[in-house]
Amino acid sequence: MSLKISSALISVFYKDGLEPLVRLLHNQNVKLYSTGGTQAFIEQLGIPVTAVEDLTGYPSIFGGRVKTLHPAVMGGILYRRELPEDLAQAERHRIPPIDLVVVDLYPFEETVASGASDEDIIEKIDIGGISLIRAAAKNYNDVVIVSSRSQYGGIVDLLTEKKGKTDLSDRRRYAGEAFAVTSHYDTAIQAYFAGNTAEETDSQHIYDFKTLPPNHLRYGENPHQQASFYGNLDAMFDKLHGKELSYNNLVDVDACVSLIDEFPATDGSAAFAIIKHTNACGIATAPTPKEAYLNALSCDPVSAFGGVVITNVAVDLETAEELTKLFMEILIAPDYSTEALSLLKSKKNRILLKRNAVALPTVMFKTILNGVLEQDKDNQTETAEQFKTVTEKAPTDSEVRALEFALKVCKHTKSNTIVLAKEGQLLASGVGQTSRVDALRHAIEKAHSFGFDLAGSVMASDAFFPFPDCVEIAGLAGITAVVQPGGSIRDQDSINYCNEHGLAMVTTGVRHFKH
Ligand code: 93A
Repeated sequence: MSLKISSALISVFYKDGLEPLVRLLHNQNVKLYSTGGTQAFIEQLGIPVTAVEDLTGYPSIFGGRVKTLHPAVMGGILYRRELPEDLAQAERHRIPPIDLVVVDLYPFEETVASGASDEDIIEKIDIGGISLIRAAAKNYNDVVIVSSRSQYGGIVDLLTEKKGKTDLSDRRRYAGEAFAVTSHYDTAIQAYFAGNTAEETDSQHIYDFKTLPPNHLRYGENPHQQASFYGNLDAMFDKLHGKELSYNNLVDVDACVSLIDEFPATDGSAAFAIIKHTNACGIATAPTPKEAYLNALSCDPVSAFGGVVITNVAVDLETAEELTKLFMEILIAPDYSTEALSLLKSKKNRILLKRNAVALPTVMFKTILNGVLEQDKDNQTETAEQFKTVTEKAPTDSEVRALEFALKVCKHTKSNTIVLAKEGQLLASGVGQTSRVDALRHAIEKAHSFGFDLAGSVMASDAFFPFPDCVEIAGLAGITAVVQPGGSIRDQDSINYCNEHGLAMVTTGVRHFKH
């Protein structure tokens, strides 16, 4: 049944982003009720609002612990509009209807994460807000419940489109999401009382992600696909600038984060990576951020257009001056200097994210057939200590460092893949090919097209070589060192070719498929 909203109770902790909804409701002649802080926010917009105390005839008491817990509020939400007895009671007790409830709960999890005292944490257990949400969700037949600030955009779009009305299916959807919010909230409280660490709670959430409040995305991989993200993006990133993150943006951001974490900034070298469709089209490490960025960009400046860029160090002004020349979707950094940030903000839509140190889940999921696959993330990285030289010639120190670099990139590139690199710089990769030979040919062609001489470069392969064809092609291109897992019954054929042509080969014993 389509219902017009005539009145709304708004009680939100974070007021950011609320204004468009309040203005829309006002323009649609909705009567507004509100609690203290939210009321003040609405009044300063110049929009009339009735204090909830005027509705209840009762003041907010005990330091705000009891503000909305009153029969006039709960009754106005819960009475059944189609039941004559309920209507008569509402009238007798002078209880006006509340058709829309907008709540953003006290930030319990953020307060725990901030290291606040027990006393402060307990005060952030929302009682009234939870009750409002549960009541409105229970009576979704007559009432709309907006239960988190991540839903403001969605409800504005809906009420604009339907001219202040909602259908039963809309209200039921919001009710379902509301119970996801309350369930998640109570799970966090329970975890706090059980003494779980924030990380334990976070990793648990991966398993019951549907209890997280959904972040509705504009659309999925394509505009005709609906999509949501279940997780806490606000904990991971401070969004400093730019438009909303899309589904594809999030997928690329995830790929960026996984790749850059292979290159911790602790050894004093800066790393920059440029990602397109989850694969690196440029990555480099160098003593300065500017050098790392320019080297990453030079790998494939054509693909870099519209890419997602990530670094492991703070962005300074001289690097920002280079970055701003590139059209990019997103830049992710652990920090920005003030001057760098103001320069980068000059492009309206460019998304600037400051990454916070948040532990990530160690597992990943994929829906297949009529079920879900779960596996550990590929968190293993082989370095020189695990390299076993299988050729007469051993790689030089510089080649070893280049092989380590290439292998890290290879691990985060779609299979079948071949990665060509020199020390501290990706030269080219063949990505997601149906044969490894194709991947190598493609990589060589790309490297040449961007002016790289492959003489003295190295090659990493995600899996073993079933035939010697890859090393033959690599040798002709001037590649001098190779890393691969090994384990093919014809390994010796590839090793023989390397010995005959002066190439060095190391094996790791570990395959890194990425399908
Ligand atoms: O302390 S409460 O649990 N008691 C209440 O009766 C109550 N009613 C709403 N917290 C309550 N709220 C919460 O207040 C809402 O969930 C919201 O987070 C916050 C909004 O307060 P204000 O409008 O005063 O900023």
